[in-house]
Amino acid sequence: MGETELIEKIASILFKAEREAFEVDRMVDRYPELTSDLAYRIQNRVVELRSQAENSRISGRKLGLTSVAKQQMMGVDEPLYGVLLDRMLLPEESPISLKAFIHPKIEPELAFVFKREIKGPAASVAEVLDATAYVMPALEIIDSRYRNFSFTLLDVIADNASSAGYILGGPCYKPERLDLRLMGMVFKKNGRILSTSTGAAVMGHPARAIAWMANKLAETGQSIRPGEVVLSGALCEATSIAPGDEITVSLDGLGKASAVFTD
Ligand code: 0L1
Ligand code: MG
Repeated sequence: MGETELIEKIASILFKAEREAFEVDRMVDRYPELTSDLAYRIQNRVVELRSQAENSRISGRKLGLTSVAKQQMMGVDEPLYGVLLDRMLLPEESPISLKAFIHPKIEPELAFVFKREIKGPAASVAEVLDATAYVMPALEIIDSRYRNFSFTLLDVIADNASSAGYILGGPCYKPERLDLRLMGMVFKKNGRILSTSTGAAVMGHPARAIAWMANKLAETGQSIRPGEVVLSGALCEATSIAPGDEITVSLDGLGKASAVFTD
């Protein structure tokens, strides 16, 4: 099979799985010719199909596998990125229906919004902080289209890094007076603490993850654009969600983001 045909084939399987909320088997077993470059091209095509179908636009990007623990679990030594669409932004104020998801999980994140473009290949933590308009607490819903969340790095890149939804909290702060490494985090489900962590759980500094992504994007002539939202990568492990659950992340010195789920 030629590259174009392969991209189209896998992208349409993943797009349909997401639209109709069903699980599929991982792709690497059926298509051993997959490479990282092809997987990111499939991701682009999946995003294109979804944005056409929903009439949605790219609102930003997200990082995943930013913690050493998650990288070791997957046997990789670098993170991955995916694309956020504006239709993935979900409300804090009203219950979120779980009908459209397959087996959703939720995780606490730090969201960055940029006032300037960040272009690799030599983006640094300092440049990311300087280009940041503000940061805010966020939650990300991940919903792998693969059976039992079982995949390799190439599979999950093609599946747009399991992206499914995001919730932005507040307030918004400029990052100047915050130490994002030492910023404490409390993640709660139904009032019970699930995990505590600090910003340093994300590659030593959340802005380091963003710099990594800017440098990776430069390999294909892309950049982080002004106005885009970027989710840094989770500060701890994701938890599964069910109707009735109320999830909150509190970030020290920043504020909180919360979400309530219904069937
Ligand atoms: O946002 C994330 O960290 C998810 C990355 C993909 C891996 C997963 O679905 O657990
Ligand atoms: Mg995430």
